[in-house]
Amino acid sequence: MKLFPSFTNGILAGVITACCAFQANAAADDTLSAARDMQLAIVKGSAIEKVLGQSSDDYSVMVFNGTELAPIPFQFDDLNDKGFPYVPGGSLAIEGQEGIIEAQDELVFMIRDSGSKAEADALAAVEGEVVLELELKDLNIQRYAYLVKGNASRSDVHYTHYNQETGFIKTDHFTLETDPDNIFVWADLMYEGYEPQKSIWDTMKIRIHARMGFLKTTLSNRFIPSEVVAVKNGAVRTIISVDATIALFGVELASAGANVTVTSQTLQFPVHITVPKAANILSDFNIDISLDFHEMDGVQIRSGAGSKEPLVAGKDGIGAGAEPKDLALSVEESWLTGTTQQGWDIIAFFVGSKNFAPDLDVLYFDHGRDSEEDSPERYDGSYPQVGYIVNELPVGEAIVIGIDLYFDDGFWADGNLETSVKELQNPIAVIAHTPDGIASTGLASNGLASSVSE
Ligand SMILES: [Ca+2]
Ligand SMILES: [Ca+2]
Repeated sequence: MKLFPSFTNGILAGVITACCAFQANAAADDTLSAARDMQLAIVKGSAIEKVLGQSSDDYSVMVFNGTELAPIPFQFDDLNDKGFPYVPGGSLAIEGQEGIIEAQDELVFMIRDSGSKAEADALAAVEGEVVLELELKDLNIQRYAYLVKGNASRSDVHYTHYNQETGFIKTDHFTLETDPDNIFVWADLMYEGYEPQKSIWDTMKIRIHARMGFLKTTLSNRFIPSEVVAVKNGAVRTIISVDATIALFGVELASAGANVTVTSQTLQFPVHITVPKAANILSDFNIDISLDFHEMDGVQIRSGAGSKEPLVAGKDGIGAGAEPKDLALSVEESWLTGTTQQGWDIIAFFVGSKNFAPDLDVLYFDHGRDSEEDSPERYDGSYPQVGYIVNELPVGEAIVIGIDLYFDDGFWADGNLETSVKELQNPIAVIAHTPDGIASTGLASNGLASSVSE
C-alpha cells in the first residue's frame, strides 16, 4: 500500500540534466574514495576573504578539463541565525545580508566535479578574471577548482530538486516520496543501482515520548504538523525550510522547525526546538527516530560504539554475528550503518547542538527476532527497523536534534567502512590561493594560502 501515488517510474532517466555527459573533471588523475566522491566541498566565506562584501552573483566556479576552464554546478548559500543554510522566505532569519558574501556564508560544489591544476595559459584565456584557486586537499587528494569573476557561462546540471506541490524529492541518485502536507511522512525511496522498482524502506518513524504524572503520551511524525514554508532548489543542494508544531499535554514546544537539506546522495534534517521551562512538568522526555527498512533480511549493521562484528538482520542472523545488545552509540561515535551488498549502503549520524550531549541508545526491531509489529506500516513487519533513541531532552534551552543520512554503493567495500565514516566526519579542507601566472589580470600572484576552510 502506498500513501500517495508513485511518480517513480523512469524518473531517474532524464530528470537531471546532462549528468552523464558531464566531463569537466576528466582531467583529475586520482581516484576518489566512496565518501569523497559523494561529498560536498564546503568553502566558508572566511576562507575566501578576497571576495568578502561582494555580491555572489558576479562569481562562478570553473575547473580545468585538460584544455580549458569549464563551469561546474555550484551555489552560494547565506546562513540563517541557527547556523544552517538560509532559504529566502523561510521561517528563520538570515545572518547578514542576502546575496553578499560574508565570513559565515558557504560556497559549495561536489568534490567529484573538481579537477587538476590549471595551466597558466588556460587561466589567462578564460573570459572574466580568475580570482582564486581553490585547492582541495587530504592525504589522498589534491584537486582544484577556480573562483571566477565576470564569466557568464554556467553548468546546466542540477543534482537535486524538491517539488513543493507533490512532495517529491529527486536527485541524480535517488527519489523519495514525501507527503506534500507533511515532509516528515516518507514513502518509497528508490535508489539507482539498487533493485529497480523496490523501495529501500517502508517509512521513517519519529516518536516523541513524555510523561506527566501518571499520564504517558507519544506523538508520532504523522501527528506533528510540518509545513514547508520555503524552498531553495540550488544546483548542488536543495534546502527546505519547515515549520513544525509540537505540543505535548497542551504544552507547545516553542519555535520548532527544521532545515531539510538534500544533496545528490544525502538527506539531512536538523530539527531545532526550544523546549519552554513550562515543559518541566514533563518527565521521561525522549525522542526516537528510526528507519523501517523493506525486505532487508541479510543486511549487515554496525554502530559507532558497538561491536566491530556486524549484526545480520533477520532470522538467519541469529547466532551468525553480533546481536542487537552489541549495538551501542556515543555522542562522538554516533554513526549507524548498514550494507545490502547489493548496491546500497547507508551511514547515518546523530547531529546535536553543542549545548547538549544526549544519552543515545540504538532502536532495533527485527521481524526475524520476534519484534512486535510497530505501526504505522506500509509494508508489514520490521525488516529491520533501526534508529536512534535520544534520552532526557533538556528543558528551557534551544537545541538542535538532527539526523544526517548518507547513501552510496561503496561505503563498506574493501574493508573501508571506518575510512568512509572518518571522511564523512571530516569534510575536505579547501585552501584558497591567488592563482599563479595570471599577471595580465593585474592580480598579485604570490600563491600564498589566504586561509583554510573547515
Ligand atoms: Ca550573506
Ligand atoms: Ca514495515
